[in-house]
Amino acid sequence: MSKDEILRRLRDSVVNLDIEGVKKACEEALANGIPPIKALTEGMARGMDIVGQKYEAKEYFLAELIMSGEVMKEGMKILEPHIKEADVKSLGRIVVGTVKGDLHDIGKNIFANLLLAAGFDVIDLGANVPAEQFVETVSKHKPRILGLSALLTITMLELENVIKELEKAGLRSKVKVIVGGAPLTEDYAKRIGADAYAPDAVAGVNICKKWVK
Ligand code: B1M
Repeated sequence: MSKDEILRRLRDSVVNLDIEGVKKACEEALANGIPPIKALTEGMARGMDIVGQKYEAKEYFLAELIMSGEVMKEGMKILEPHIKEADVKSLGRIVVGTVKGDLHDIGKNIFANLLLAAGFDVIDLGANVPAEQFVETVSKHKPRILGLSALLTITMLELENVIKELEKAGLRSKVKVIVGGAPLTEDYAKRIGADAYAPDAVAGVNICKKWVK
């Protein structure tokens, strides 16, 4: 089977909510030398985009959204150990998380995995993280970068709140802030005082690498 065919299978397994199919396609991707990051971003993540379109078109409903998240996570369980195997030096510490009110963590997890693969020391606070927890973690662990993810139009507002809380705690000038997530724009990131906006996880990691070099 060609590499393109395997990537298509990864995509379609997510769209068809097929856990066994995605596991098999992930194994095939690894066996055929497809880099795990590519399997994630050019395979499974493409499937998630289609799931989102189907949800908007009312072909899929909440149950399918939940299931697609599970399918993607099962695939990531297979790919993740191969991403972390990368033998690289630490580029410094970075704290990441999805903001309060937002349970979407798949994109943030991809970003965190790519950061690990690039050699960052990653503290992942998970999803639905209150501003106070971001502030406490920055204060305690003194990361060079804070990465905030938001997937809902409504939780975009929370990004600004986290930045304001960092300012209040006197920490804003000590940490670079990068924001990402489907509803965000470069313009919005500037308006709320973030240092950078990443349209996707790969671009995000490249920005972080530039900052620490
Ligand atoms: Co929800 N959801 N969801 N959902 N969901 C979206 C986001 C939505 C666009 C679907 C739609 O209507 N088309 C829509 C948001 C509309 C809006 O506000 N604009 C939506 C909705 C409405 C909801 C609920 C409100 C549904 C409901 O309850 N009625 C609800 C909200 C729950 C909550 O958070 N409080 C909800 C729930 C869920 C599930 C929990 C069921 C599940 C999430 C499971 C999980 O994450 N563990 C889910 C899913 C799966 C989706 C879709 C289908 C897929 C999201 C995803 O994982 N994409 C999504 C539609 C879509 O986005 N196509 C949708 C794949 C992922 C790789 O992409 O997260 O964009 P993404 O990440 C990218 C980049 O954005 C970037 O890098 C990643 C890879 O390149 N990136 C960063 C992300 N964060 C970054 C941070 C960075 C750098 C880059 O630096 C810090």
